[in-house]
Amino acid sequence: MSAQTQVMTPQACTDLAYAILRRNDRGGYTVPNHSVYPFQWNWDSAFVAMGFATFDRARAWQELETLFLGQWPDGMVPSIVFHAPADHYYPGPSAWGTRHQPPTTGITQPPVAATAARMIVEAEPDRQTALAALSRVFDPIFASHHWWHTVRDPDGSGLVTVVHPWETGRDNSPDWDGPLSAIVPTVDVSALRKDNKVVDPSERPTDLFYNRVMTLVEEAKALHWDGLSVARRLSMRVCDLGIQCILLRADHDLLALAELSGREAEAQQLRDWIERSTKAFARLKAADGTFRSLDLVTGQLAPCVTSASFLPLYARVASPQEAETLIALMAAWQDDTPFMVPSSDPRHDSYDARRYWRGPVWIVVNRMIADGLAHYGFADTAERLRQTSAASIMTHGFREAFDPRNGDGLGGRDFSWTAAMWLEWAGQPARTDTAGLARLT
Ligand code: 9WN
Repeated sequence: MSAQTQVMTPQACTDLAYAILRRNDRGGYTVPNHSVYPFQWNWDSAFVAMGFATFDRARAWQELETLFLGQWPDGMVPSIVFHAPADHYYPGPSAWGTRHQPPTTGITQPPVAATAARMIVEAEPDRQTALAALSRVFDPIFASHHWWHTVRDPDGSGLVTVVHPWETGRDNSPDWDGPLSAIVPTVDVSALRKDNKVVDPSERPTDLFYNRVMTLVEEAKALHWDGLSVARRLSMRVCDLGIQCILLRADHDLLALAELSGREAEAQQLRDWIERSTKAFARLKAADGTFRSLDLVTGQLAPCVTSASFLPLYARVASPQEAETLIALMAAWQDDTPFMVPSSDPRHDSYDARRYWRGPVWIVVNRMIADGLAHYGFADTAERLRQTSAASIMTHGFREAFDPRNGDGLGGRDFSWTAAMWLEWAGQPARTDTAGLARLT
């Protein structure tokens, strides 16, 4: 059990959520957590911006603007922007060998920025103010979508390529066991790791995982981080169901913003991308009716359902029948993992309730799943998810992740995106969906 034993009141959680965001604010950007992750992370910041949007829209926009200071000339938004030095994270700037200023990694993360921008716009009562702020980030966000749909889909297949487990944000999911098994490590970085000194090593990825993923970094360095070469030649090339869904949802949100601000050329381009990726989802469907990640090297679908399998609801790409299949699956998991949604199938051999992305629950993923459930008419299930998420936080604090069997806290403490999701969703009984720019159009 985690140390915290006293259950916090909702008001105490809200106060603490504000305090955590303030404490993790480094002046324009927010670190995910002060002891484990001392830089700006891509999708963390997009979720944090959603949290800021509930009480400080200027600060919410600023979070996105500082993230885009790391954007590469080809449009890629890196997974980490190293705005200021800190020596307690590995791999830091020198391990990546990239040339950007400020220093960045050479890989990306799930593209949540457009969805965050849409939420901030929706939160702004004044249309002119919203449009003025949006105009500062629209082009960089559009450039990042262009990068995904071209550099990371060089053949125009509608499925985007991911070349590193850290890009997926679901780092050591069983989805990547097959693709990673083919990689023979050429480096041993076990002595350089810092994560497993500050977090219980049994909850973190293994040394073998780190050696393999840093071997991928060495491969990309040898290609001088050239975008197309990396997309075509790295040993790991997968279509991550999580990213495929998050990108499609973000395309829809960016399309709404393009229409709102009269950007017709960009809107048409987004409609084309949306049509292409929507069609491509057929290639991700397994025989049991669920969607999976796809290994683009071997052509094999991932062996088990993960929390990403529920994200077609968030992307609005599931049919009503596919949505029913997912609801039935959740009901089947409920007894073993009442604190839903585990990051991986609790009935599969690869499941591990407390180890990173192989079982634990992430509140940001729950937020996306609940949004999808509400959209498909499963408001009760969405509300249950909100309640178990809130209960885990109230009992165990703003942890990085939670044990799906009992809600126990795991990983780092005082997490920014958990605090942001409390303010935007888990602590807010009335707020279930993000739909609708109608008020502003
Ligand atoms: C590598 C910051 C990040 C999240 C990821 C999560 C974890 C990093 C790590 O922490 O990844 O990017 O060192 O384990 O898996 O989703 O963005 O919170």
